[in-house]
Amino acid sequence: MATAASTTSSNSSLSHPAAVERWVSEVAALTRPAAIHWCDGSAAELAHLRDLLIQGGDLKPLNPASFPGCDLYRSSPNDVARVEHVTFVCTTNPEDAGPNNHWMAPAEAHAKMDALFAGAMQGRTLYVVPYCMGPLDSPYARLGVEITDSAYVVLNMATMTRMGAPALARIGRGESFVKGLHSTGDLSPERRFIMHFPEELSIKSFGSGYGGNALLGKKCHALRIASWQAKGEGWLAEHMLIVGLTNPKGETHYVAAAFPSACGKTNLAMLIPPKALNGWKVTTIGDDIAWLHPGPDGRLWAINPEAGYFGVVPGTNPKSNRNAWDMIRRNTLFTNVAVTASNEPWWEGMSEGSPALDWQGRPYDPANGAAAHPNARFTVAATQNADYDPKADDPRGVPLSAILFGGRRASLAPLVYEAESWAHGVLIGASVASETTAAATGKVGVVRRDPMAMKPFAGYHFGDYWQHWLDVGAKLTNPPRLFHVNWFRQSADGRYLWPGFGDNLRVLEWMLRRVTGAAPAHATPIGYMPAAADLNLDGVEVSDAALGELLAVDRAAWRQECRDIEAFLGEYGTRVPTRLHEELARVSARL
Ligand code: OXD
Ligand code: MN
Repeated sequence: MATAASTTSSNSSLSHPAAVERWVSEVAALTRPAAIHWCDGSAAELAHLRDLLIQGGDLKPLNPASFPGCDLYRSSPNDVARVEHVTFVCTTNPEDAGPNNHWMAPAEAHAKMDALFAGAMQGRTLYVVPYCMGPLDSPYARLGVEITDSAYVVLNMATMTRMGAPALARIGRGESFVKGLHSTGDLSPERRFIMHFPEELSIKSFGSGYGGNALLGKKCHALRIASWQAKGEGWLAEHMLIVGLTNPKGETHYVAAAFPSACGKTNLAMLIPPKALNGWKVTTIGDDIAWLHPGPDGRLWAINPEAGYFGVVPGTNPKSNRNAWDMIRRNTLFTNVAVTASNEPWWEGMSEGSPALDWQGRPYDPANGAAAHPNARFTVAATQNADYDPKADDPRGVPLSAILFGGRRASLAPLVYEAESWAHGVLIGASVASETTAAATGKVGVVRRDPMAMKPFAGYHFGDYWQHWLDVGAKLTNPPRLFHVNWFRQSADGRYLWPGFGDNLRVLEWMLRRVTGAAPAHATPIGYMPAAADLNLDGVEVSDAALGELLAVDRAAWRQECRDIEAFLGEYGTRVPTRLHEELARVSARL
């Protein structure tokens, strides 16, 4: 019974906003927890929750000498990624969710979820987790409250958001908040659903403890619900990193980039310049989500709503991402990595050590597959990044000079091309295709369209979403330039043609010279492109033949691509802006 639940909190004397109190009572009456804990986000509270998880055997402290403050969490083996097939957007009109989402009628979805939540927290503690997405003093930040029965989720939310008393105080001053209800349930995949109710600003998630399904501030709120809110309010909620690039003259430009999950957003956000570009400095604003607002100056301004990184661990090494490598050696929560005999975390691509136990805690045996799960994750505070940009906490955000779209494509898409106009760039973003990765359950390596890297995250019909992109662009007198990049181009025998990682700065450098009007480019049917001589290739190991492939447009293959894009847009029917069809017709005609 709700009345039997005791309220345990280090700050239970703090006043709770009536709207939150009412909702917590309703949820407690349904879920019947043994106790209720209002989270204040204090260090003492987090230490207590960590101890609780360690005592219960859910968290394993890692070697305290080499990985101080680091813990390992092993999830249920069937709960390791986002589950797009059971993720729903529940709008009154099914059309509003669009063919890009699974849809369920709100009343049916509530009934289904409430049946699952009934009594689900018996014997457990119900945590009330107030959080703020974005700097606490930012007018662009948005509030939320997640109710969860998982202390692991609370610890993650404390790192990934501004969690606790200050967020609750903002709600107390009358601001609206997103209601997110979460229970791990019995982790049965048959009883796992992630439901979004954008019209009610609410989320119900049951049966998973995995980040993208359970840390409701992240994909559920900051992308699916926020994209819906953003459409109504004239801004954009996007699956983008934000990075600061300072040239040797000391001029800083900010760039955002949309790549699908596990396609290198974190690495690009933390890029280390190659020797030939030694005078450059790269600083991180965010690695996964960007909220973009047209500013009074006609530019597009960006904030990172998150406060931490929930990054893919495998492949992280000093060459791929020096800053991530350094920052995850302390105060980091690892999920589903392997461990060495000396109780240090281990993962594929680590370049040192060897695994003793795999991600499931079994003695490592290559016959069982990878030692670390391919979607193993680190959760770490953004401030631990040595190159955290000081403007990351600026309430106004940062102005964008360029936006990149891209995917993981072995063929076709060149290294880089630039849109001719905002509308052409929206078409380029809408046609992004990429090979699927382990970040979501399902087959890996299948090419699918992932417009603006938002296929799993746009909370409404893609046709309306593309129109909204065009509308936002129309408000910008000084818009960022739009580009497409592909770091993953392969030769016929399967070798990567471009070194990637730090060397990607060579491409960014050309883009920024385009922004300031200093770089040459030639017009191609798909957009403006550099010649090899226009890129700084000093010290890079790429053959002339590889460069030829990377910077070529295969007209026959692109004609087929245009037909595929036409068919893809056709799937979205009459809500697709005519302007996109016109842009595509122009590209096709040129080909
Ligand atoms: C993520 C994802 O976790 O995109 O960021 O899946
Ligand atoms: Mn992501």
